[in-house]
Amino acid sequence: MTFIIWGRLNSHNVKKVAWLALEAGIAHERRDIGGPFGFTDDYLAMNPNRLIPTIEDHGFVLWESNAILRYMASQYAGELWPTDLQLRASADRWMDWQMSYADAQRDAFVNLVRKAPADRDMAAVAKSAKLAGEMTAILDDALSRQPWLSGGDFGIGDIPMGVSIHSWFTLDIERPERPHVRAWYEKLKARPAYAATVMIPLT
Ligand SMILES: N[C@@H](CCC(=O)N[C@@H](CS)C(=O)NCC(=O)O)C(=O)O
Repeated sequence: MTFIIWGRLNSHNVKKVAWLALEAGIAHERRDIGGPFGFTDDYLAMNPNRLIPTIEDHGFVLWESNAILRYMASQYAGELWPTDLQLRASADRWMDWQMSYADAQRDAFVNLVRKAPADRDMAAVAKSAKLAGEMTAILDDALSRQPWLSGGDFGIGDIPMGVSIHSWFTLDIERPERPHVRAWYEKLKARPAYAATVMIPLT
């Protein structure tokens, strides 16, 4: 196999890459590493950040999930990455915005998913859920005016937030009603590649 995705699948950032590989029909092998699987010296030689994901495409090594998405779409799925620069930048903005969103949602996710009930900081969960819920108002407004974060069609601009929003809807937290975000999530759930790679147990 010449295209390898390195990383355990229950990682938000690995899900992004695995989802795009399926959407684009890229033949690949995914290898578990990180989290409970730990790291090998060979992996750390490719990615010294001690983070996942990393890809190897015929010997070309790349890390940073959003950079990987842009590379994969440019190389294998141009239809998912518009060439019009303003359309592209508008989609790209949501990929960067997701990193701020992930910061907001992190404490809720880490406490509720990765920690035992006795070890959870529920005040941090509430604060994080409130912040993430507030940010989804911005997403809801955008999705009231366009069907996808990438514009008129699905594209890689939808992928990072598509991964995060599954956690938002799945975590046991209070959520404000966001009808346009919910409608977009329903459309994502109907995509077989999303169901196979993103809608897996959070743990
Ligand atoms: N900016 C990096 C962040 C990568 C990252 O934080 N990955 C997490 C998983 S989502 C990780 O590697 N955690 C350590 C581990 O799983 O061992 C990217 O987008 O690829």
